[in-house]
Amino acid sequence: IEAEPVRRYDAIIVGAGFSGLYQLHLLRDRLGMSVRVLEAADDIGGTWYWNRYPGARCDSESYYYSYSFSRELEEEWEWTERYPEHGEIRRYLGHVAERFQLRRDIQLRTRVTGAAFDDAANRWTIATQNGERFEAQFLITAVGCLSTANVPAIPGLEDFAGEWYHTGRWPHEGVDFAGKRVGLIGTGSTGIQAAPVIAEQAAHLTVFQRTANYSVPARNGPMDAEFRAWVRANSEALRRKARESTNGHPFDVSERSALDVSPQEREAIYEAAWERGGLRFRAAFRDILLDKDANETASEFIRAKIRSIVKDPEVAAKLTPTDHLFATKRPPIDTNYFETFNRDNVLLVDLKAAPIEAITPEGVRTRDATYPLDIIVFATGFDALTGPLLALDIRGSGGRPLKEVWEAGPRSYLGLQTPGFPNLFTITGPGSPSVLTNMPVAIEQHAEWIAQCIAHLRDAGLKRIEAMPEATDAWVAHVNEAAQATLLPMASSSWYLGANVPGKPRVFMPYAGGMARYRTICEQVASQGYEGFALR
Ligand code: NA7
Repeated sequence: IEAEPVRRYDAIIVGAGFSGLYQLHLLRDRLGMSVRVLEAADDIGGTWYWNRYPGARCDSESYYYSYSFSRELEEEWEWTERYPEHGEIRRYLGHVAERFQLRRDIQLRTRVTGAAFDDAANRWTIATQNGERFEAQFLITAVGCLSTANVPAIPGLEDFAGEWYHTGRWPHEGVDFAGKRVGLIGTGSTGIQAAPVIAEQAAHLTVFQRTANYSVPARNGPMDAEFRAWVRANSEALRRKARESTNGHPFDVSERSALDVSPQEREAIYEAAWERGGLRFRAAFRDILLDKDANETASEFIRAKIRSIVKDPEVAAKLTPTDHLFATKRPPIDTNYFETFNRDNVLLVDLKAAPIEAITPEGVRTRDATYPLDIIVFATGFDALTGPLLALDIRGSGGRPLKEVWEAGPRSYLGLQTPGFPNLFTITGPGSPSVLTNMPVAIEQHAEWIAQCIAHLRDAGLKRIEAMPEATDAWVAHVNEAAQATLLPMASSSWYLGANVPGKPRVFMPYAGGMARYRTICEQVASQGYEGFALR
């Protein structure tokens, strides 16, 4: 049997979501490179290809959860809702792919199973599940941060007589909940979006909660003509604001401390923020994520809201978070989440009081009861940030596996490169601010920086770029320092720390120093001849 021939490109991009599409456009259409995108799924869309569970929609608003690089693109696309649903985002990405003729360089149904760096040639060899082989000078991972589903290893799952699904691998034909007893495990952003929708469709819903969560109403609604006109008129300013902000959202963070106002004034400010809804609730005061006492005022405001919405005081008490502060874990936003627990067909099970022991053929068994179920939905999150990268089985200089290099936790320079892995770039990897920001803003910055760097190498006749160990140590230290300056590391069950995956090293992975600061640092590094990188 003849081995498959190796196909050669200037760059291979892994993944065809927001990141991969834009990186392809930049490298192919602006730099004139030969590029192939390898995508495991049978269509483009990334996160939005996989996450089709009931209620799945973006927590950023549509008019800025989108690309900003093309004015024409922005002008011709009309969003229907403030918070776009998964299907609408897929249609948007499909439109982008058509408009910039991206599909012809995207190879679907192609899962990358290995990548190895050839030190002599300064090139990557990439292997796929189908047995194909590719070779390229540059390898760019655009695999997302929340794409490796975390299905907990609960004994007995294989014997469950009903159906079960993970929200991040949702069947495209949908799931019929009518007349069914459904169990939902997990109350992160996903579980909080899904619960109200499932409760309306199913005969009965049992929500299994391990950690009670804060949530703020999204206040979704149609993009009415007036609002649309306002977005159009202000679009340039909104985009600029998003780019220059700490978190990629085009809204102002208050300059006031929550502790500098009277209790009455504070209450009024929180009330207005609650009414306006969404992730910008955090921006009500400047120190909500910086000062424990300031945060406590926001946390307590939300706890009081939970108590006022949920009619049964015992259920309300279980739903009230006491073990972590608001927004130290990624804060969910919702449509009728707490209200859902007032329904007759919804039951809350507190796993802190009685943990799940097993799944039986009939349903879920906790320490003190068995809950008969027809369908189990796992909204149990992802092996965030490192999971999708390690799944690629990347081997750098001398054949060293990334898995080994990152054994004690991920280490990167600017979240873009790791020493020992020349010519490999990661978009939205650990050490980058991406998961703490409105994602497309971080993605555009990363992809543009990478394209500019590659253009620089080419123009200078260089073959290879590699992060230096000292610069990486300094960046890791800076990432830690930035996290420690906030309250974020305090939430011990957060996926930012890898805490949701048993056995994962506890390292605070995202860069919490803010998008604006990150952008400036990246620009400085580039303008100083790629300081901290070895170029050859
Ligand atoms: P998250 O935010 O990681 O939430 C997962 C939820 O599942 C959370 O409530 C977990 O409880 C719970 N969980 C995880 N494992 C178990 C087990 N073994 N038993 C019971 N409960 C469990 O994932 P999401 O999908 O909701 O959101 C991911 C991101 O997507 C989100 O942050 C946004 O950025 C978009 P825990 O809190 O760990 O006690």
